[in-house]
Amino acid sequence: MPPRNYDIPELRRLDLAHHLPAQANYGELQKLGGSRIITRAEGCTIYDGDGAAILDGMAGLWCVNVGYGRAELVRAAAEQMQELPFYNTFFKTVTPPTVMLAAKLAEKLGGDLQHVFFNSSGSEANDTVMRMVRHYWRAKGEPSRTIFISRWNAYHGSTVAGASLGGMKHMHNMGGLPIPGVEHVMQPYQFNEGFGEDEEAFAKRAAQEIEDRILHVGPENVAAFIGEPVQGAGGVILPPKGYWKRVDAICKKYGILLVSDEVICGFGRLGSWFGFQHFGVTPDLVAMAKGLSSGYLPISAVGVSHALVEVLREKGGEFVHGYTYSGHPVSAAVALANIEIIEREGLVERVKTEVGPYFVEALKRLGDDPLVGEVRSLGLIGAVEIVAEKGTNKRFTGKEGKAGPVVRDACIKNGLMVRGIRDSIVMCPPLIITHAEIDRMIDIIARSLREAEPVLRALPADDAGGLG
Ligand code: PXG
Repeated sequence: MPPRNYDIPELRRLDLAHHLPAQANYGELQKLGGSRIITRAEGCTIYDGDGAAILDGMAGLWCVNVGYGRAELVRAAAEQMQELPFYNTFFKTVTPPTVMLAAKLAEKLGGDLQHVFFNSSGSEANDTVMRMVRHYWRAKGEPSRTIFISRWNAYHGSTVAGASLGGMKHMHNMGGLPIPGVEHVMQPYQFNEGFGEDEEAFAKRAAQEIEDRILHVGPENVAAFIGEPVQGAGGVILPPKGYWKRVDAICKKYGILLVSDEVICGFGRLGSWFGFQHFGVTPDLVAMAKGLSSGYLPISAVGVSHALVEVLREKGGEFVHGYTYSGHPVSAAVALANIEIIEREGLVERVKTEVGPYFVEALKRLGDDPLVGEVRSLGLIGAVEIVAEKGTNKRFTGKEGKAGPVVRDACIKNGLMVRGIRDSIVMCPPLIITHAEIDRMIDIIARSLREAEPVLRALPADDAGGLG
């Protein structure tokens, strides 16, 4: 199909006049003259309406794991749409792709995680987690277990439950959040919160805070601990060695459910099907989205342990929860075809043994830049920390949180899409990215850091620019 011709100035005008985009400062956007219009994509490259080709270092929004332009996924959607575009799962009905996807996910999750509940987004998956976990404890005869423990700077979505479980203070500050029953503890962000500390000691301290909080609120009141194996939107926070094993042990010690939010880490991102498998822990529930369909259609899922489902079956009665699009047949068909691609092309193994290690080495080339405080990565997710003083974790005084967006803007101008998160830039490219594309990514970041430095130094310390 030849690229369509759009009237870009007109689209931009209509966008500003009528569309309210996600997570935006509407006043600022108006002043900037609107959004970049992305018109098409192929492989790891997106194209905008002004003709720029941009290497997509973010896989869309942490999701296009198999890359753009997969005709197989288009076919899977079209065929399913033709045969049965929709049917619900509310009233003892189900569709074939939904069942097949549930079975496929049970196989990939392994162990006791043999059941799956479907939703359309990661946020909805975490809403399901919250409702199902509380329903479970009531059914089990321990109704006081309602509290969720989460981490500051975690991201679990944007719905009321998702944003409450998340630890983004700026989201809470919009009003009314978190809802009661969510406790936040420190994140295992060693570069910021344990700089220079022994890694093992830091892991112990970060995990201990969870146990201390459990004891503070009373183990009999705690329902679950939820965490991303690697915090994504928080800035690609790689936990210190031993952290997850400790967290797992603490949960088991107090009989607390462990929820792994795999919305970003799932489907090969860390070089394993799921992040919990990489860290060697056994969650009771697993939230998935994004890479489940590589973003081609909205779909999310919650993997649930058999032990939990047995209680629901015996004592739960009706689980009064679900969404119109739970188990949507077209989304499920696309997710199945997406998983088939990941399997057939060996993408999980590729990340683990081939392109992940290449990414680690490539990132090291940025290590000598005077602005770079740390580079870190696991599989195909990575971050570059930007500092004002080499060898420290000191940020630009009075401009904290601004460095990431400045470097990101330079990267985009130079043809690479990354996310700027406070004083870091993060990357999460499609799993099919080539070595040549990784090299290009690193070259663009290196050049952009050099271009950004004078801009950053010239930025007034009290500048009230956006953090996005
Ligand atoms: N959990 C995790 C770990 C996520 O990363 C969600 C849940 C929510 O998924 P939905 O599909 O409801 O968006 C996410 C989503 C960012 C950014 O700022 C990250 C996400 C979404 C939007 C922006 O990098 N992650």
